[in-house]
Amino acid sequence: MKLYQAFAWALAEHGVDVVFGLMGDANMLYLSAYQDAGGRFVPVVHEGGSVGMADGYSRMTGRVGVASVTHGPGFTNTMTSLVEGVRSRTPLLVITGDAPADPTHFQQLDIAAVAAAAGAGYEKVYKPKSLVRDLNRAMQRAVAERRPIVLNFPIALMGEDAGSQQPVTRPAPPAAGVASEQALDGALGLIATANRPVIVAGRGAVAADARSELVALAERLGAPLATTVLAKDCFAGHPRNLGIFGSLSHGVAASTIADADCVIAFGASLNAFTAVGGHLTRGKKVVHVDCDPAQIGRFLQVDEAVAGDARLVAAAMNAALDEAGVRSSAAWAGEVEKALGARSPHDDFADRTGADTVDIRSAMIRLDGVLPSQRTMVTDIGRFVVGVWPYLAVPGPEHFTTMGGFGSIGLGLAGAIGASVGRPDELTVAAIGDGGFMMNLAEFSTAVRERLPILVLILNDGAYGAEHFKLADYGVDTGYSLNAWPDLVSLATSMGARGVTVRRLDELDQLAGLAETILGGDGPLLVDVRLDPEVNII
Ligand SMILES: Cc1ncc(C[n+]2csc(CCOP(=O)(O)OP(=O)(O)O)c2C)c(N)n1
Ligand SMILES: [Mg+2]
Repeated sequence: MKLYQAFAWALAEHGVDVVFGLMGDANMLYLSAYQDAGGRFVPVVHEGGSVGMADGYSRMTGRVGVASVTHGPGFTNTMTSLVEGVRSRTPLLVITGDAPADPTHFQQLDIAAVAAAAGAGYEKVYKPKSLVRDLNRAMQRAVAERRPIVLNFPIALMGEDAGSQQPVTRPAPPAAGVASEQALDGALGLIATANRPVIVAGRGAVAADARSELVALAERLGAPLATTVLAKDCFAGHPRNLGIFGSLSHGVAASTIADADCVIAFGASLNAFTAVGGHLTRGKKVVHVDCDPAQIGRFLQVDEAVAGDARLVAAAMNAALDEAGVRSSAAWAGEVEKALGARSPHDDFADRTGADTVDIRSAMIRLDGVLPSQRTMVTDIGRFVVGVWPYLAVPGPEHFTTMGGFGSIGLGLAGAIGASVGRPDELTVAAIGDGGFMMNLAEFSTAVRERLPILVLILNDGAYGAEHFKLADYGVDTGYSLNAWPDLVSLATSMGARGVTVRRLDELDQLAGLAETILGGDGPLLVDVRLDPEVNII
């Protein structure tokens, strides 16, 4: 067996059932062998898309996402997506390889240096007989370090004889950390004396499957429950669900948070978006629980640090509070429930729907009731997210992500394609601004070729909206942020998909039937939602 065949076999043995990538000299042989052996290869249009798709796939499946690109430019094309994977702590295997061993080869590149610049890990196949051992190590590191690992499989080795190899060993998940007694005692002392505690769950709490323990803790304390954006809708349906904690909190949540005297955060970094630069936690006691001690107090000073797995820590707190007979703050709980019970999502804004444009918030509230409730949502970033994240729900945080860890626009479509490949039976909603969509428009054709059930929702203000309102603040002509794009529905149609333009709220209702068509195997649908760039909702 040749080494490229052994590599294809080893990927399959690792349980890799899909590889996202683009062929070139460095990968075409093993990618062909991988497909011959029944593996699924999703060919992308640009290598950046391959890493973004592997990332979206990993976020929705919890598995290592795998991307394969050729040497030199194939790898440098992944750079922005690679940094996104690093910042979002996604376990990825990104396979590339040294160009032929010739110093004058024009695609020579220092792969290790590029990987290091991105913050990704680096591994290499050093010699033919270490192939599987090197692959095992790369996969294990991706899981243990929760980041992309770049694997350099030099093209010079491809045709070598594989000989006998070590067996494939699948990565073991990291053990859940138990907090120290001392840290727990400190936190419990604070929690037991709080009068108006709030519980905040972040992505770490979701990853640790801590939801039911956190709800139990909220029962014991009479505490309201909130989440970061990444743990969106973790507590949907709970009578004290505040929704998002942070700059995107609704009115009742914001006043509840202002009244709180203690914030108990689980697996949430308390970054600038969540704690609003420390503004939301000022004057309150803060208990910070995170499995990674390096994340605790990274963005703001906290009173009690508890390093440990969110579920295990919450369970230990529940047991200790039971034993100590700590009573819940019933009055606080009652007040919060009453305020939340009387609230409507329409309370927080005055609708600004125009003659031929919709208010994004009203549109999302309407769409919420139109689309099948079992759905996954992946978003790009831009001004539009302020109108999407709080108003369009998902069944739980496992059904949501945003490709915004590095603050790059344009990655949302690839993330949604990867998510949809990982979850083919569910509608995936890709919410993207017009600028972010145009940046990586070509990848829409990948969704068409793969016939993926994606509703690509373009929040189209014909502008770089995030810049539009900043220019206005500077007193500069906002016209400089406007873009005369081609007609998006015509673009979708030319790529073999369907598209509809929405200029009025009632035009959203047709999406109920169209969503069914998409789920029936019709491929993606582009929905061009027209917004007025002058309506600034930030
Ligand atoms: C790769 C990259 N280029 C530029 C920016 C700067 N930027 C931030 S938001 C934004 C506007 C994006 O426009 P659009 O996708 O239409 O979303 P909107 O803000 O209009 O809702 C831009 C250009 C960025 N974040 N990332
Ligand atoms: Mg825009």
